[in-house]
Amino acid sequence: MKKVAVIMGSDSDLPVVKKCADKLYELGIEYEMHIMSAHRTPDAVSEFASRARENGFGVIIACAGMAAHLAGFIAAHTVLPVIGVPLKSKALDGLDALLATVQMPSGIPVATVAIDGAANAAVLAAEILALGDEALLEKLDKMRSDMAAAVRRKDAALGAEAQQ
Ligand code: RP5
Repeated sequence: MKKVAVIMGSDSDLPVVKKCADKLYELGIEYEMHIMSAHRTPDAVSEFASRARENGFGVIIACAGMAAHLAGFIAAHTVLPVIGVPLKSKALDGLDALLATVQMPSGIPVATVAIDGAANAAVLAAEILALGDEALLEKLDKMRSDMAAAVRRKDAALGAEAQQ
């Protein structure tokens, strides 16, 4: 199976980005995590993104806050699917990063998840890789049915509580 790259703009992003890594691990997907910045280390980002395909990656997840150009900058260098995770910052609560990540020009898409939606970025990456991997598809199906079962259990518990 191809690997997933998880790139974040700063080490200060790690507490949120960790949720992405945890989900990829849970799904048994090989990944690499790096700190690289579209603004502070642009050469490193373009080098990594340009070589990502030949280096065995199938999807790139890019997480950044504030003027979040990381995902778009990566997408400019590769035709691999890029998933953007806009991160919350103090000044504008993540709206700055959301708009900077999602508003890509025609022809260079970034699939943007919710603000701080790091775990969903991992699930979406898994869904992309699962197109060519039956075992991963089954893991995703099971994850969905476990989720539904948990909701049903909570509903039953609530009903039981209401009757007391
Ligand atoms: C962005 O700027 C990073 O992704 C981070 O969310 C934000 C702030 O970075 P630091 O100043 O904390 O390194 O590029």
